Amino acid sequence: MRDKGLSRKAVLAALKKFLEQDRGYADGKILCSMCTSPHSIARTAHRWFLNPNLGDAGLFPGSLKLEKEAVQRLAALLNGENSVGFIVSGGTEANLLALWAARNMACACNPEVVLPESAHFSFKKICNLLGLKPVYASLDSAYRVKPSSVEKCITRNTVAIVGTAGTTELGTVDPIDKLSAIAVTHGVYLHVDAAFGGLIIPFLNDMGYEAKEFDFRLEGVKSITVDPHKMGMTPIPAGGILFRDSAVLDYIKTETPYLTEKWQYTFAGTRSGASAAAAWAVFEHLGREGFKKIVRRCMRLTKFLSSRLEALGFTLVVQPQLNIVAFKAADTKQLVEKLRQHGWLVSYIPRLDCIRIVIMPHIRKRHLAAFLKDLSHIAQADASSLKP
Ligand code: 0PR
Repeated sequence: MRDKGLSRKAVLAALKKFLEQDRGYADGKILCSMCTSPHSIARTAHRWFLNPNLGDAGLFPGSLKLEKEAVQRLAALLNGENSVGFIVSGGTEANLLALWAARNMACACNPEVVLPESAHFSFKKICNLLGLKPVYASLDSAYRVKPSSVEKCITRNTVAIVGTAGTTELGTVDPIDKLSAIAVTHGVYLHVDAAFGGLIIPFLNDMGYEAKEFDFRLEGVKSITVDPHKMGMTPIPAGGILFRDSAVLDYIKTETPYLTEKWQYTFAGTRSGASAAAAWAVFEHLGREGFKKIVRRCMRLTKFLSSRLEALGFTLVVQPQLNIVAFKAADTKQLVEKLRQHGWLVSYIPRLDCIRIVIMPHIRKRHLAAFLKDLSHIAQADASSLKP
């Protein structure tokens, strides 16, 4: 650290230089992210609530109410009549809290968790932290977990089953109804990772898309991850964990001997009130109608992109269920690199040897038209290795 500090002006000028090195969402070239530019009301709410610490919530009762209300809004969306939960740092912490509760409830000596092969990599960290053995269930031809495989993976050591509603790589939705039935039959905890899909799927049915049930209407679902900092247009960090009811909380509580509240239930101690305030502000401002509009636009653009890719001769890995498009080329890795040289940032998924594009709210039709133009030029120039 410097002996003598710099002026505010000098510091801000230096900061700006760092900021300029970062990519922004505005030019629509980030096609690989599940985050987006926060909604303007979320930015304001975030600034207003920089002081509150939900880790010592007795000092900040207003922020605590905001967190409770934000959680209630999510619970209402996911049909959790008696749900409780928290606004946490993201999907990883939300999934961690769910499996922490499941493990502690079950008391197994050699605890195992059944995960779809498509589960997000956060579960690898969580298994490592919690001493859980991951047991992977296989997928069907549409990249959804096979219920029969899940059932075969269950042993007396199984403390939880996980299903994903909106997988990270392809946006597919596991058959949560079937997993719920299996969970009930075997008396096992079912956690649904809807970190991405939780703020999309509830709006799809009204728009003519087929969206299967994945929420607390299903008896076996004990917890759901749903992240405001993904499709909720809330600044990072803002994850969400909802439990079916408060009974679970006893299994993850820690006494806080000298704080204003007696118990803490999240992994993080000090937690910003800004995340809860920003999420609350977006929910209140957009309402279901506002979310529907955004989801409808993302889904229309998804259809636009996927049909144009097919027309160009590329192969889709699956027909998109949510706002994620995955496709293959003859040499997909090389295509990723060429697109990068044109400024386009897409994900390469090694497991499926495909390109993944996430149509987040910052993506406009003109961005996709420019992308498709560059893509067809690249493919024409190097037809032999890139055309599928
Ligand atoms: N569950 C699912 C289904 C996810 O897709 C993710 C993250 C998580 C859990 C973990 O959430 P956190 O990252 O909030 O802890 N999915 C994105 C991914 O891995 C996260 C992301 C977002 C990565 C933006 C890169 C990026 O630019 O792709």
